[in-house]
Amino acid sequence: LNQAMEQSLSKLMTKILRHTPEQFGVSLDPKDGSCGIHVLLEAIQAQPKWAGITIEDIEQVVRNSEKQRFAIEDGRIRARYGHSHDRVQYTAGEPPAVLYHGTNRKALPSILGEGLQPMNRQYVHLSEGTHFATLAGSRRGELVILKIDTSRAKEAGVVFFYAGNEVWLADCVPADCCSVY
Ligand code: HQG
Repeated sequence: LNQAMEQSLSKLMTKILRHTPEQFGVSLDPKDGSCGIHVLLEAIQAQPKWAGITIEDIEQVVRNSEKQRFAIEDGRIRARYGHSHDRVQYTAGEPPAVLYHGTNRKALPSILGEGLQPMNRQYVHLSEGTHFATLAGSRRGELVILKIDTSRAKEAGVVFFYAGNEVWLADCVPADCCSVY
């Protein structure tokens, strides 16, 4: 796969594994959001554009994702994060004292007013380092990185979930736990 194809296949994989598996005849394990890698392969091959795709192509996408979007384990594949509402169950965990969230300048007044909301996803996405936050926040305009005080958030009742590879998820984060980094 060349880079453009790889990106396009990655988008299709996130669509199936995060948002609309039903549309592709795939059912995801309600716990971890996984499906058999061959199930995913067949669903993708059913798309005219992707009839010739192989397991190796899927593995290439998984391997080359800088954010490690996907995980393959025991013949099953899942998106590690990014799901639409009510798709996956994560186990609550103990986050580091500080987490980061990357956003854009235009969203800032609203975030500092009502806090971080999951918007169209199941959870708000946070990270232990600023690199992941930078990649996330740079997608829609001028990057702003927010620093999250997790002890304060926990006092306010926020539960944190670990998605692996430095990514943390939360239902929402009150505004008084967020400051511009
Ligand atoms: C913002 C991508 C106004 C929030 C990324 C973000 C990440 C608010 C946007 C992952 C708000 C939602 C997730 C509020 C939050 N008012 N705006 N109260 N609360 N927002 O895409 O975190 O490439 O759903 O700051 O890189 O940007 O797909 O979340 O800008 O890792 O693998 O509302 O998805 O990864 O946008 O991105 P998103 P996100 P992938």
